[in-house]
Amino acid sequence: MITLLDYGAGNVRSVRNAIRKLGFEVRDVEKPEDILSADKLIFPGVGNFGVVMQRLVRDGYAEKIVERIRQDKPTFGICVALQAFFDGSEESPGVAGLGIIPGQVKRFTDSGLSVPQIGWNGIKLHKESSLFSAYNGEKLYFVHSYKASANPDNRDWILTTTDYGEEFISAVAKGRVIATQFHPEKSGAAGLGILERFLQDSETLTVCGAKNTLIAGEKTQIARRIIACLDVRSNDAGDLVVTKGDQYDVRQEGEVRNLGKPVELARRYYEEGADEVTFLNITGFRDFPLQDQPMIEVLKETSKNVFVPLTIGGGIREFTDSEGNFYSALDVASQYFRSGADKVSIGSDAVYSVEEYLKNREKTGKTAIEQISIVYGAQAVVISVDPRRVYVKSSDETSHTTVKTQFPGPNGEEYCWYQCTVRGGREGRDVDVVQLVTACEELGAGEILLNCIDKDGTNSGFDLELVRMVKGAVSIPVIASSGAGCPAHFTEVFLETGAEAALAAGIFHRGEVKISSVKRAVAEAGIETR
Ligand code: 1PR
Repeated sequence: MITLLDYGAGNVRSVRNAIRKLGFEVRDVEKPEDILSADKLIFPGVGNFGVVMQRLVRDGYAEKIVERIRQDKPTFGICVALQAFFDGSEESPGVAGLGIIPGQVKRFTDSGLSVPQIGWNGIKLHKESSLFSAYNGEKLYFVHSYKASANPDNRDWILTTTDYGEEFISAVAKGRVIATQFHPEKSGAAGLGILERFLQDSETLTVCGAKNTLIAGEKTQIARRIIACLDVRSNDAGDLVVTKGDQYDVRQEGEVRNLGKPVELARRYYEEGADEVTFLNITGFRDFPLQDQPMIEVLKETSKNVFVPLTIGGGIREFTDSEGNFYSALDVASQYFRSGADKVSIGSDAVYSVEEYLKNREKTGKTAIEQISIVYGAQAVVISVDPRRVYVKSSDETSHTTVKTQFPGPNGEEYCWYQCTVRGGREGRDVDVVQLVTACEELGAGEILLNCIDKDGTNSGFDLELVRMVKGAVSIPVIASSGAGCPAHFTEVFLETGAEAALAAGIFHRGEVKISSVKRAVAEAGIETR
């Protein structure tokens, strides 16, 4: 029986599912005393340091966790839980941490790498550990903007470190207490393996030796991610299907294309090595997602068997239902996080928010982006951009940021700008892609999912001019999307734009290209991959 500390932050369902998948039963902490009496405790943490600490203190959990750790009872902390072990964090000045490990958690400094760090990176073992020895150098899933660093007073705690511009602490351990910055429950087979060893036998967990020798010294590197995307909607018979458009038109001979069932396809892509899976509820802009229970069920079912990050998009916005009940965008997102999502992606609502924001560049704290990122962290908020090319003869013809294109328009126009659209590409707005992504970053978004209506479903390669432009405009990670037709297109987008991830749909759904072939091609080109 494993005890789980669920204090309402982030995606705890995945941790629960991972424990169950490994054959153990889960019991929740219901009162502070349960923390001390638990045989084995898992302490997950997602989101903002201050929010996490505030909840732990409010519910009377903080002091019990400290006591439990002093008593050396088997405990496994994840992500922000590791950070909470420290004295405090730059993320929430003035908020005290648990004070178990000396040091302050700080934001990644500018090293030219995008922040948050989102993706699969390696670990370097500093001590013998039965839990980790099989996984030294293995890639595990990280998602964070803040990190703990070694100092003379905390070296005895350091189990592994990882490099992302600078070296940071990726796991701590002492006695039978362990915490990881990465998410084992989102790190595929390797992560489940680490968790399984802890669950099975915490007696042998004890880390050997206080010596701090580096066992493997090479710098670790983050991998470029390959993401499988499932556009989901109900077809005319009312069945929820994975569909795929050509330049966003998902109908063929009047019928919605049906390329499979969402849960089955997501599982297949996980087993084939996808680094992430994204669901886009493409009619979410007109439905109310909390009434759209099938999507929530899809997430719940998928997260039982898929142990890599899941993103859900479509319809993340505030809503008043027919009975007059008001739901904030945060309520909608929270429901998705509780159902197994790690990130939510915001499309139309981000465009409307940016239109308002650009009027006087004042943050109101009321946009979906701000509300969700304050509670769940920037890394949980992805902006799905649906731009379309607008060709002009010269850059003076428009106030929008243009690009001189190698692919001129229908009348030989040599310039274009990228117009943002809403409602699944149905309506263009007077906002360009650079305005959108920079404003969203300022409002607190953590990642850009960059589609391209002109390229969608064409198999002709990513729009490199677009991806380069957006990469140059923001310092958060960018996922290139739309147009992948073969493995070489992924290599090209990584080498020529620096995008952190590349996403494809049609080629995977139609079985034309396997995820493993993409990974092989990318690795052969000398690009770090998982
Ligand atoms: O506006 O917040 O409700 O979100 C709606 C979401 O649904 C947005 O993320 C939007 O991108 C998406 N969406 C809406 N309509 C469509 C459509 O296709 N008719 N799909 C749609 C967007 C683009 C990608 C696609 C890539 C790769 N689809 O998801 O997977 O282009 O495709 P490819 O590899 O086959 O070229 P809101």
